[in-house]
Amino acid sequence: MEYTYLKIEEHENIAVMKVSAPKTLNALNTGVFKDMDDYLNKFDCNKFRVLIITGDGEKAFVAGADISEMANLGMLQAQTFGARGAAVFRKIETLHVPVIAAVNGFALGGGCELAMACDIRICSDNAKFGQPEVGLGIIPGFSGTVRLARLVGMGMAKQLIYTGKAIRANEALQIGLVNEVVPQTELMNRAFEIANQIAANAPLAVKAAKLTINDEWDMDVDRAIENESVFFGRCFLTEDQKEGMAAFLEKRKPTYKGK
Ligand code: CO8
Repeated sequence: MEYTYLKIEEHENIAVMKVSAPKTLNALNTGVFKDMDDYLNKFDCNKFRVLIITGDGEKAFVAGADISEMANLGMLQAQTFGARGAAVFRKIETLHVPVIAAVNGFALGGGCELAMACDIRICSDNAKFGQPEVGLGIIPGFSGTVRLARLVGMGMAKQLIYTGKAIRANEALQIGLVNEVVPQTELMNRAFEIANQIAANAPLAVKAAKLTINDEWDMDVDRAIENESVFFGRCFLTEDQKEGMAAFLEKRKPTYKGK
């Protein structure tokens, strides 16, 4: 698949979407969002079991929204641009397969927001995260105020957003913004290792787990427990459940069909 701002690699059951705008450290412009939206719309969740998102080159995952494109926007245009980006990130968050952000350098502003829309974040040791928007006279506009507080707690989110200060990979690990830090040369290997572990499991169960966790994010406990039991019960409608349990009892590896 040919895109101006994305490099796509499709393996047997794992796909990689690499954001590529080399002149601006992979900054998010209208074209990047158009390409991402198109790829996500066409993404075959039956064929691919995991999507990995990373940035092109060794320096940046995504250095934010494209400041030259935003500089002269009026209020309504800015709202449209923000809403467009937020909608694409929500598509990532709600995609029916897990999405891993392999953060290979700067993840600032919209870059940090893109990583936060993914299910799992790992990063290279040179990565830097931050929400520098207030230093530019704006606030995060691709749902950063929504997701950062939910991921790292309100106090830390407020500190990061009010100061605009970038943090290094190890600090991001300490506050729970990323799950793992690895040497840059190991980043994609590790992303594939995690992706393969996920892909070896029953696809419909993984999908149900993602939908359940997402649904329950802001539910009260009683509704969330009820919701889980509904999704849990539905797993018993699948061939994969029969296969998974039969394989265990027969002491063999399961072969999942996603049915
Ligand atoms: N937008 C446009 N161009 C950029 C961006 C960006 N976000 N980041 C880097 N570039 C460009 C630079 O201008 C430079 O271009 P040129 O070579 O033509 O001068 C090139 O990329 C290389 O960058 P630097 O020379 O600056 O590289 P350094 O290693 O010196 O610095 C940094 C790297 C620290 C990443 C630095 O480039 C930087 O601070 N970039 C901006 C980071 C930033 O502020 N990001 C947040 C943007 S705001 C945002 O994301 C809001 C999201 C919500 C929007 C809602 C819409 C309404």
